[in-house]
Amino acid sequence: MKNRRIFLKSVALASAGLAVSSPSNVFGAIGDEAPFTLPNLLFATDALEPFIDKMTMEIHHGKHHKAYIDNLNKAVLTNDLAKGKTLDQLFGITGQLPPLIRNNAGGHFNHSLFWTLLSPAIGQVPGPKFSELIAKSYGSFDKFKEEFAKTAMQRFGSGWAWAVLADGKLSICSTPNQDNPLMDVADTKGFPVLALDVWEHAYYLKYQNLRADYVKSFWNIINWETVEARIIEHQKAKH
Ligand code: MN3
Repeated sequence: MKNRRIFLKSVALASAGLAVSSPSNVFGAIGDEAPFTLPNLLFATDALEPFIDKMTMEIHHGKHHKAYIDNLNKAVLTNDLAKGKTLDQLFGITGQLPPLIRNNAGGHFNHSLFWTLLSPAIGQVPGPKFSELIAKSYGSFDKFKEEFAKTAMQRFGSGWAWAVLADGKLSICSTPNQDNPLMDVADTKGFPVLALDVWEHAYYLKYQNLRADYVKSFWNIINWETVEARIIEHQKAKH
């Protein structure tokens, strides 16, 4: 039984594209009563200072993300369609799910991914795979940054900005609320390789209404190793 659980966990991780750099406990076993658990951060809550402050990280991870998980675990128990499914399976039928499950399943996945995409600012640069993809689709890294920032700024209210891979091409999109490009309901579908949370709870304590400053600071704390690993993982899965 234990082995089966471990196996199911790794299947769930691989299919949701989080296997590369996540601790093994992000998703629970199918059939567990409370299958989803809060992943540990891979860095200290003050490690992203001065770009993201300690208190924002503590509340964002320990309160907001945890609440999505707690609400999701409760909600799936009373929904026959959602019960026992992995996040990946839920994203395949999001259009048939109640908003409570859609929002909290998205919230859990999006934040689990987001934490792995952040890293203390120590001069990381984009890897060769990512650089090749942006050269093809955007010409230069500066142009990509400009387009990504524009998309993040144009998301009205709460949501996310994404860079996704689809048909071997990189593109930029955004989603409202806690939707993501893996969901059947997404306008632009694809495999997310970069994500930015533009909900006010992600930046308001430090940046208040200045979302543009928060978006600008993001470039200092991207874990490009994770981005590169996700591209390689996705390209492997396609061949
Ligand atoms: Mn958030």
